[in-house]
Amino acid sequence: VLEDLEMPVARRETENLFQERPETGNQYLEDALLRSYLKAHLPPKVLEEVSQDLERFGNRLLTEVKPLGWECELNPPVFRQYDAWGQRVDHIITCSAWKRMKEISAEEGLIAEAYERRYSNWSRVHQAVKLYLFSTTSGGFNCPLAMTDGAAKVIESLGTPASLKNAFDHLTSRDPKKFWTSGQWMTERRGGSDVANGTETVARKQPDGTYRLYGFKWFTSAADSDVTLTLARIADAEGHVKQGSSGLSLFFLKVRDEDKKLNNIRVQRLKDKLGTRQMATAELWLDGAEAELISAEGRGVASISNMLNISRIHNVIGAVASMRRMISLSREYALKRVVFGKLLKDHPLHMQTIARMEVQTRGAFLLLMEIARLLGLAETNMASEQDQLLLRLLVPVAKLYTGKQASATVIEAMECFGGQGYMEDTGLPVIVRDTLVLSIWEGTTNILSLDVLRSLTKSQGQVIAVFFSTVQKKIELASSTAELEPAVKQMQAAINRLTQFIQGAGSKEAVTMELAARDFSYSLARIYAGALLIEHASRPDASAADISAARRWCNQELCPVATEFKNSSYEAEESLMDSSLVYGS
Ligand code: UCC
Ligand code: FAD
Repeated sequence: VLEDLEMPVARRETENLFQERPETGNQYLEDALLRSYLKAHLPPKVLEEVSQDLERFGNRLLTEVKPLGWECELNPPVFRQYDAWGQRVDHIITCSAWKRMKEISAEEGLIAEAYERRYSNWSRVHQAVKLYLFSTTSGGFNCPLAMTDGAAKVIESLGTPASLKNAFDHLTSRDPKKFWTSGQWMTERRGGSDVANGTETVARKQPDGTYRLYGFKWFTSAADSDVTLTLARIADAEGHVKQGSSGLSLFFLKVRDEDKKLNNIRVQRLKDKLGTRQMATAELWLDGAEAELISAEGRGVASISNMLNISRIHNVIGAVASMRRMISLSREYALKRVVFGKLLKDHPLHMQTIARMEVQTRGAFLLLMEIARLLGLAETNMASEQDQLLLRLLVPVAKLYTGKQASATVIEAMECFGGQGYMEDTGLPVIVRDTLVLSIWEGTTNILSLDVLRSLTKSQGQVIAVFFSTVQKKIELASSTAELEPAVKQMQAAINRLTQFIQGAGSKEAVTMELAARDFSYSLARIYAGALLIEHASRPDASAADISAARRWCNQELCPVATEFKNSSYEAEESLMDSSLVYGS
């Protein structure tokens, strides 16, 4: 105080002239779209209980979880390979805040909620919303949770065999002392997309029926996890293995034994990553790791796809959460930051910038809720065959689309803070870095576009018929709302263009669909999200913002695949030109 008084006025003013920090409150209470979605869909009794839980959780996130998340960022995991006496120890040391996140995840039932099903088909929505609120303050703990949920799902899909019952109980426990997390080890040195050709790990059967795994896993996230699922090729009596996808089987293993000793696993090093630095991603040698075969032999990929589909949904949760968080901070900042003599919020061009992000985020959020809703129906035997087909299609569509949206949105939002947005200790670059991985892991954009085609082929085209009829139903409901008329018209035109594309593409060579896969998937995402926005905006208590979001969304190019098809972009000649453009003539 004394020093303050003695300081010359000019210096005192400069030193106190800070730009104000954007402060956000309870994320649940501040999220109007989330609350209106829950109000529109949940049965009243469920809504009452879920809202209370979310409000309480929102406060816990603010007071307890957020500081822990920041601590995780400041204290990333450290790898110690040898002890002081030259003994190989391979310790991955995580901070106390990271360990606390695990306990909080159990206490909050972030996995348990989905498997207890106390709200029947709505439990998945409840869980998804809690994870969405948790995501950006979780200090990267959303990653192990994604894989843990995936592992529990695989075990449940296998009918929870007796040998895995204990693991299932741990993975879905609310008891912090009992709760386990899982890894998902699929990527090897030869590749992460092409798992069928990339997997070299061999499984040797032991006399007691268990297996020992030998191989090298190139990316293993949350390497401090308790258990994992992984793929390997079973060697026959002569030591031969079958190549390709049908040579892969799925295994469950515990990473450490009761004494915390690694299960014949050696850690080569931790990855030096652009983001998700709070979480340890390791390179691991499996040198006879004890494992249990949990799929039919040769059905590894099909069995682990249950895990993939769940962790891809978590990826969507992460994408929407990042967008929402950056927008919340941007709009708060705009209430405080003065430039050119007025607050940022009073500069129309700046408001337009944030509003555009808001429209994108709304579309992505409704896609996420739709998937959680369908998953909830499927898990409580309430889903029709059509619902199940739609879910299979929408998971890759939403993962690939929201991953890209989120990357673009967080970068745009970073700019909303000017130079401050680029400053490490604001925490904003952390969100940006952690978001950029969302389009890479859990299947890249192209790989997921091809998965969209796989879902079409597998259903012999049925899924696309369901897609069209669902979209049609949703927009028909809105026909009575005059303000939504232009949006409905644009949607109708997009549906017609997509239909024409499908008919046109059907008569061309197979290469066409492969080249069109990404644009096709984007078209499905935009059209479906458009229908959801229209549906949400046609509620009797819809706000002007709901209607505007639907209209603005539908104003964008809804069906890029039709335009590119018309431009002959998917013809063989154009494909050759792509190569020439990339490599020169
Ligand atoms: O990156 C990873 C973890 C990161 C950390 C966690 C973050 C979580 C988010 C955090 C929140 C912020 S783990 C690694 C992820 N890796 C991938 O995603 C792999 C990407 N590659 C693919 O997805 C490929 O498409 C493959 C591996 C699935 C292709 O394998 P195949 O064997 O060549 O494909 P096939 O032969 O077409 O498929 C084999 C079987 C078929 O079934 P059947 O035999 O009955 O006809 C397919 O229909 O598997 C079935 N299948 C699926 N079924 C394949 N994919 C799926 C699917 N998605 N859903 C259902
Ligand atoms: P590649 O397959 O070599 O892909 C390179 C490029 O080629 C991509 O742009 C891709 O879209 C494109 N491409 C590939 N095939 C095709 C095709 N047929 N047509 C068109 N384009 C194609 N993996 C795990 O198993 N477990 C983990 O825990 C894990 N954690 C990770 C954590 C981080 C931070 C990161 C970055 C990755 C992690 N991964 C993990 C690996 C991740 O899943 C893979 O990196 C990802 O699936 C891509 O595989 P790849 O790296 O081999 O890329």
